[in-house]
Amino acid sequence: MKKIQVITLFPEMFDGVFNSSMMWKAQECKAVEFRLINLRDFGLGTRKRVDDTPYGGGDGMLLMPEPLFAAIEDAKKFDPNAKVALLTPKGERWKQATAQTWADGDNGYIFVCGRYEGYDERILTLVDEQVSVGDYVLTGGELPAMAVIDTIVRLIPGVLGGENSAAIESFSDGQTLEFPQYTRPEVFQGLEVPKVLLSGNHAEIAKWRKENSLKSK
Ligand code: 4GX
Repeated sequence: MKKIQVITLFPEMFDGVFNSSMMWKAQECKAVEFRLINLRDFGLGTRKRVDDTPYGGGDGMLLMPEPLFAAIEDAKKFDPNAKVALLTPKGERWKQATAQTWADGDNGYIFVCGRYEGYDERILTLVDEQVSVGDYVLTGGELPAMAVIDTIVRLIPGVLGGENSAAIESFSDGQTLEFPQYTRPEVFQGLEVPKVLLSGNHAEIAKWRKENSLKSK
């Protein structure tokens, strides 16, 4: 069973995502175990402080090293072989092929979700992977972590069933199977389903789909 832990100041953001559809099923069938760690629990002093101003001046606040180190230590106690993944716009762009690698491996993952303007750089001594979901800046690492975790969990054997595996493999190879698709009715608001798809001619359908697939970027 793969252990996925998340260190965050907003654990409640994950409730809906972890308790719905595929992610719920993945826990029920014991493919994955989620553990949410509230960074606030490791804050300093009676105010449970987790952020501070940057040395050298500048706008905004940074996550302090002590609470993050303590939270990661707690996560490692629970899963000693886990890899630590930091969500940051400076990270390596998340890809389907990486999701496959992380789903296939035996180790768990600890996702560190930052807030504010960033982290004390010394946190990187504990980080194995820096991951970005794209070249834009979100308010925190939580939404990126949810996206990344979703891509991993659905690839763990037994979670989705075999039916989609071919399509997923094809995507990992860098060629999508994103041909246009239609369901009933045959005509909707005057818009017709391409005749070839109704023909029952599997060779012709395969050819049409290939010609109409998006090419990878
Ligand atoms: N892909 N964010 C991290 C805090 C932060 C700010 C500055 C480092 C430098 C993001 C992304 C992302 C928002 C997560 C800012 N960390 N994460 N957070 N794009 O935008 O992964």
